[in-house]
Amino acid sequence: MPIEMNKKVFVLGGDGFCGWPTALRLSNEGYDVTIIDNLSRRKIDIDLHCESLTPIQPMDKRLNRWKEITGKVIDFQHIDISLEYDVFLNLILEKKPDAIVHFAEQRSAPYSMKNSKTKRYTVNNNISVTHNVLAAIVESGLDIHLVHLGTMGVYGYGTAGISIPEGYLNVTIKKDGIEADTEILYPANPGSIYHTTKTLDALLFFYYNKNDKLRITDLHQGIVWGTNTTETKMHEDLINRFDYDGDYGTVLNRFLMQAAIGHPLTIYGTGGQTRAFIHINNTADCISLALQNPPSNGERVKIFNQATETHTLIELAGKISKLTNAEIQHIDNPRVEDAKNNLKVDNDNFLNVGLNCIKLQDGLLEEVMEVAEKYKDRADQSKILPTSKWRK
Ligand code: NAD
Ligand code: USQ
Repeated sequence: MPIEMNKKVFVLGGDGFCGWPTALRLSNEGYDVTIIDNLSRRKIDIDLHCESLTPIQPMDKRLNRWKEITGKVIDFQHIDISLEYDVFLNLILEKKPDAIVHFAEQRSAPYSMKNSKTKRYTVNNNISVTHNVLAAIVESGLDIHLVHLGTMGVYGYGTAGISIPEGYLNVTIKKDGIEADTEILYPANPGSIYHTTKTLDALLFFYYNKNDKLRITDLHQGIVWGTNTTETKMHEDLINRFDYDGDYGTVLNRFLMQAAIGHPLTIYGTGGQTRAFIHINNTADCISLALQNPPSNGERVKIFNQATETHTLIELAGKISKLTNAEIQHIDNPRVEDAKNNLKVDNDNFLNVGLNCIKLQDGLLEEVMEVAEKYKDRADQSKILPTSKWRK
């Protein structure tokens, strides 16, 4: 639906797994889209001697094909937002975007925990990108809505029995004989250096919203699964990336790929960990909804939980094993995490603005396995087991 015709939006990190399908979705809806990316994710693939299971095309080929099919033009700017502040600011001043969607961070927890070099890179890159974006919006003097992709992992995954609220928590403080009701940001409890950068991002948003009155939406997204969206299915050249390796592959897509190639499903530890999930098509839906429902001037940071369901890993592996007869293999957990947790997540903010939840269903699971099956000759099985450990 062309709701926001001619509105200009920057998609930072628009070459990545979530950013690419979102850029196409927004372009399809009538936004004037500019992708900004330094292609660092493609370079990390080269460093790790690994690549997306699906053959992703160079950016110019992706965009030419999109234009040929839809007649829509997406601009691409190769900028490292953590290092090229002035170039980024000038682009904002030139194009005057109405909104910026920020996906441009190093997003793998295992990669962030590999060694001191990847820890430092993750912190330097992620915090600099986020801060440069905020500082540039202020310096531009423009009223730009910033939509950021955060993570469910900012909350930790334990809930003391309550359902995790959307960002804020009402508490009663009792001290010095005084009892006071107040509202706080839900206490941060990150589980990796990567997740820690997202908790630091949240504080930067809090500050810039308070001081400069920036309009910001922070989306605390669960684990994304699936590969194609309505738009990426339009042509093979538009295919989305599919990470399956021990660093960048996320759990459900890994299980589906493993089932498709006849590899045992790799459960870390007990499999009693509960996590929140969302399908990639719903990721694009949520960004579109967030753009259509911006905070008003003076409103605090809007925080949405971007997840549609929660599952334990053993339950997911069991479901896939039942569908495919795949074996299940328990591996010593390379991470430091609870063996078991309960997780309930509020997502009323998205439901209230019309999100149509795509839940785990056999047909969609099979669709991902079909993609994996199709490209299984590209898989390097030596990259499947985890190599990054939280403690050496
Ligand atoms: P991705 O690594 O596939 O994409 C990130 C993109 O950002 C890449 O194309 C990369 O080249 C670009 N980038 C990184 N640093 C940059 C810089 N300094 N300048 C310009 N571009 C830069 O990751 P993704 O899976 O698409 O995740 C996107 C966002 O969503 C991340 O912020 C991530 O934390 C968040 N998220 C992802 C998931 C998931 O399951 N994939 C879940 C929750 C939240
Ligand atoms: N796990 C397995 N087997 C595997 C891979 C993972 O059992 O083969 C387990 C992990 O131990 C962990 C859980 O599955 O308990 C999730 O791991 P993951 O790699 O799928 O997800 P995570 O590291 O949390 O990171 C991913 C994205 C990240 C995003 C986050 C959302 O890479 O960018 O922020 O999901 S969330 O988990 O909700 O914080």
